[in-house]
Amino acid sequence: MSSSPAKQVVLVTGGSGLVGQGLQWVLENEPVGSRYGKLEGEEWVFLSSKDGDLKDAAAVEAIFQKYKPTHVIHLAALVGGLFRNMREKLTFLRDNLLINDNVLETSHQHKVTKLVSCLSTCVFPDKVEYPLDETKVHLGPPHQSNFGYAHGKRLVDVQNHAYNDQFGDNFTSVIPTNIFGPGDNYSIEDGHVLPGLCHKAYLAKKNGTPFVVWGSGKPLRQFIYSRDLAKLFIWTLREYEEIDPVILSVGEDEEVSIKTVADAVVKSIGFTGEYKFDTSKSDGQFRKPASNEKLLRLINSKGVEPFKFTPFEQAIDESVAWFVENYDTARTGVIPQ
Ligand code: NAP
Ligand code: GFB
Repeated sequence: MSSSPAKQVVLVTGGSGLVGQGLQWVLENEPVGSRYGKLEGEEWVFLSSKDGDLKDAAAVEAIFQKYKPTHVIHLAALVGGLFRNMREKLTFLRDNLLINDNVLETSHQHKVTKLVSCLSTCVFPDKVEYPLDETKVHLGPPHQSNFGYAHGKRLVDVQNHAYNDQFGDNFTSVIPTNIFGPGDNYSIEDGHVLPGLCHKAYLAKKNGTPFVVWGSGKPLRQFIYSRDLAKLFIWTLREYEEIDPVILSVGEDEEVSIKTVADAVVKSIGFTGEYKFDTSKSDGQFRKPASNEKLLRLINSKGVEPFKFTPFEQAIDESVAWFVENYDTARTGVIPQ
């Protein structure tokens, strides 16, 4: 007699955000039972802040009592682009420390089998030999522009090791580079560069006004599409076996300049008007190239089809199309009149 697989409940904190929506999309679109698809006996719960404020320990406990997760993907965070990080360093530090401590401790108390938390390449030291890799997280202070958020995130790796050393908990983390995709935060003041530029190009086209890129356009970034990242999260949850973090990124040879991103967004939106740079605005960190050598070595190791990233321009076109189609309901930071 064949026994049915044990029931697994995967709780996704921050399930309504950019990365959470990417996960939902992949689970809905990959074949059931495939490497990145839903498995038999597996239930996914996607949380938003409406389910409770994760800064509040009692709210987190109530969520865990309600859903009884066996696995947790921890995405929830106070998230912002360079300019919001520069303005609100203490809030980014405190909110993220509280959210992370509550989610990790409650996962420990509830004997969660595996927890995967989400860091960011800003956790790395500002001054360190490139490329960034998983061994370099704690080798020096992060860039001053976002040290609040960076230290808050970096401590998750410290906690993961402490929970594992003292209690044997299977808590790990991933380090994605800059992410973009459908359902992003398109706020111009608070969001990241790619959704911010989409919003600016959309308004410039609609209103016949200039398109303004902040900074010099020269800094370099590695971008990962949220739907590719979602597959890598599912791989991490099911197949990655270390407590140390793993970088989830395209190759270090795939850095692009902010100007290249702006050109691609303008082309995808179909804006042909005046285009300029406001060099009074910060460039932030010039570059932070991260190696995906560990990821590719592990994910491609089992004689399976090598992992394929979506081509950058295709991913931009899909993201821009989503934004244009969903402008009225997207997170634009604009309060409807
Ligand atoms: P996002 O779109 O801003 O989503 C944030 C999510 O967290 C939302 O679901 C939000 O809920 C939830 N949340 C925020 N504060 C909360 C609170 N106090 N209590 C409960 N839920 C709360 O962010 P994202 O871009 O998907 O980021 C996901 C993860 O990736 C984060 O850990 C972030 O640090 C990391 N990351 C992001 C980037 C990037 O470029 N976006 C790059 C590297 C790493 P509501 O929807 O209800 O507000
Ligand atoms: O995505 P972004 O805000 O974050 O990109 P970071 C900032 C870069 O894009 C800077 C330029 O070089 C900006 O000068 N830029 C040009 C713009 N136009 C715009 C615009 O309209 N909006 C924005 N936001 N930037 C964040 C960190 O750094 O990256 C976070 O602050 C986090 O902590 C995140 O790690 C992934 O890559 O500079």
